[in-house]
Amino acid sequence: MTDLHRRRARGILAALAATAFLGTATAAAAPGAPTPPTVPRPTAQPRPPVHAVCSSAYRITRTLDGGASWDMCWRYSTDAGLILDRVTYRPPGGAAVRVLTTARLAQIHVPYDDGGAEYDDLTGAGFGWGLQDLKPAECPGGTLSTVKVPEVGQVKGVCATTRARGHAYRMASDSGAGVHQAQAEDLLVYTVNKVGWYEYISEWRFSSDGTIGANVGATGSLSPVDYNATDGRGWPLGKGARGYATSHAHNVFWKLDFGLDGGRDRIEQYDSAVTPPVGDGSPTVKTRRTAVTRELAGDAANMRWWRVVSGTGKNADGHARSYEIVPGRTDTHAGRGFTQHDVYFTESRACEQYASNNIGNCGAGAGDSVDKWVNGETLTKPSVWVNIGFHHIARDEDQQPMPVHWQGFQLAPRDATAMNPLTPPDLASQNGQPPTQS
Ligand SMILES: [Cu+2]
Repeated sequence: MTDLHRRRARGILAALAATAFLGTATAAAAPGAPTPPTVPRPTAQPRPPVHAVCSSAYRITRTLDGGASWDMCWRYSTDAGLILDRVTYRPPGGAAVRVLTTARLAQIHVPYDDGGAEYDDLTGAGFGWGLQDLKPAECPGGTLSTVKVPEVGQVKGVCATTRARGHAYRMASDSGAGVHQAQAEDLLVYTVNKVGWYEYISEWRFSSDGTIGANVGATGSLSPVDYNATDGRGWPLGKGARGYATSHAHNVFWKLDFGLDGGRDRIEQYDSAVTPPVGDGSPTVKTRRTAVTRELAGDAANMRWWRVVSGTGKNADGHARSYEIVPGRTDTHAGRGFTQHDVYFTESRACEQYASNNIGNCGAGAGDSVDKWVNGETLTKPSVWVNIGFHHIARDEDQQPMPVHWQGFQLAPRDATAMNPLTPPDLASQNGQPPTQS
């Protein structure tokens, strides 16, 4: 590939993108909009309405088996693709909890191992324009929504459907007389976007227990122009050892703006240290909490995790509501500043929209990737960026078509509700330490 292809079509696509937000009336702030105020919001201020506010065409709401429901608005950007706003979870019989203000993809960065090609699929390769028309069979049991994609036309491209997940829980009763068990259901919202020869299934999964999953599945075809049998950076496909598909990475970034319970969030990091046993003893573990008060480029580590904590909302037990970031398997790519870290917490700015090749017009010297925006600011309204990488060394099975390979993460509720939100009524009293026998 040539330099021309390397970060291709950036200027033209960026210019088109500036006016390309569609969907509800609540499109992202215009590039160059003033920075949001950094003064923490007093808790006495009125909170935004919990339920999604958008016209029915842009609203997704489902009550799942067991009575939990999810509610959100969607819109579409020709760069980010599907954007979800005001994502709200209501546990069965409980009050609605605002989980996410906005959730979306923030880049798919694809560097080839030989250095010959490097794509920013969202802002440099037309991801949003590649929205695919889905047939009803591709959205089984669900609803397809139509997106008006500029220069493309009407695309039936947003699927919302439900899918069985298997056991939500199982517990044999103490008496042996019965089993408490429930089969769980998820709401799935997804699009398929074609970029070159690849097709990306971008999926959001909302479980009845309050968990959210975000996954990108890559399918379609390997790039036919990225083969090289001579440099040792590929894998032989086809007969013998003539054609080597060049290995490459898919570094997928998501951007999450929580606003748990409609307020300001705090970020916490947890690390656990294990001490080996002494003598005949057992190993012990000490867990330490670190408040992340300033912008951070975070690195995954053994026994390390982060959570987003509501500054205002508490569950019925008086515990602050939070969501834990649970990364899936990842290959962290050392090749660029923005790919070197696994999670970023930045002070929210309207212009900071894409993890690389940003098109938000942050101004001269501001940098165009998320790593540059981690510069010591105090976090009052954090944006969360998750980077999950996949180093794709092709295999014979990748043709043809290429089986979907998935990468993603979960957001797991942690004290969002006082108990398992799916607890059956006859176990509802079992909260806290059970009485012990003497
Ligand atoms: Cu690949």
